[in-house]
Amino acid sequence: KTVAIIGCPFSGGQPRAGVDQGPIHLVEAGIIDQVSTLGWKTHFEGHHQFENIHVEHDPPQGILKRPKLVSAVCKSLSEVVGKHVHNGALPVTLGGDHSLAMGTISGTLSKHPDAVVIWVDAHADINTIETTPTGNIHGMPAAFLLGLTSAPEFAWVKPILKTNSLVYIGLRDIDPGEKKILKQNGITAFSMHEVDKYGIGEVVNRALDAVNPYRDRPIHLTFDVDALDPDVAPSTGTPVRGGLSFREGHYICEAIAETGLLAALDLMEVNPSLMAEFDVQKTVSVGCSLVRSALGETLL
Ligand code: DIR
Ligand code: MN
Ligand code: MN
Ligand code: MN
Repeated sequence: KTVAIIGCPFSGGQPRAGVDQGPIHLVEAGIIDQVSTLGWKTHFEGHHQFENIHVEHDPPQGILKRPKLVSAVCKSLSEVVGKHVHNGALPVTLGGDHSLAMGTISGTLSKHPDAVVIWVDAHADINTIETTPTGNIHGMPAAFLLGLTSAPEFAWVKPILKTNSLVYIGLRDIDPGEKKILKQNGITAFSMHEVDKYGIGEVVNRALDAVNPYRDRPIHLTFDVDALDPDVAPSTGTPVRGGLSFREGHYICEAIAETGLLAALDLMEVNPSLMAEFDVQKTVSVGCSLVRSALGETLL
């Protein structure tokens, strides 16, 4: 089976420079060889430069920042991911900021409309145009995918994700508007409180039971590296204390690998321009090992 590695050097969904260098560092650290060593055929065409995307004038639309650029990049990414999934490959998208999930998840669902999304993050990324406190689109992709918000620029994002097909793990920094959205839509979420209370093994079981009780639906795992504790993954744009331990993060990936249902994987928000070299290396290396775990690396 083939893994298609899609490097997405993109930072337009949030204000901090450097997250566009995340995929470049992950590839330089050897992620492609590491995936090959696990027995996958790997396909890598170089980092997407989105050469065909020229956005001349991209002023805020209301509160939304860089709407044209984010939309164009995500649309292009959705086509790339969709193509790989249709060809039977497993796309692994290396971000880049998490607005890219609009593209990756749209691409996966274009082939597997029944796929479920496991969203591992400190944040819910489910702000609407009405609730976003920042206008940064990386805090909004889930709302677009669920059809809870829309904008002319994002008309191509079909509201294809159902609220009962999305589950969160690792949450701990949710805006007031997002809390309401999660409650009103009955979206299953396991915050760090539940991880502490039940342990990560039980949380992953419950997350799968919630969206995939018969373990028969394909899984799109979208992993924001800021779900990990800042001690484990310091080089990221919006670190939040009290996150997943190194093992908890890997356990999630291992348990999803064990289901045999992984259809697509995102690793997002690695920002090598934040923190000192030692911290950058730590973050890049944990990013590589999360990907390996999700692709079947085992401890024994
Ligand atoms: C915040 C931060 N909820 C926002 N979101 C982040 O801007 O909507 N998402 N950092 O990853
Ligand atoms: Mn390709
Ligand atoms: Mn995120
Ligand atoms: Mn986050």
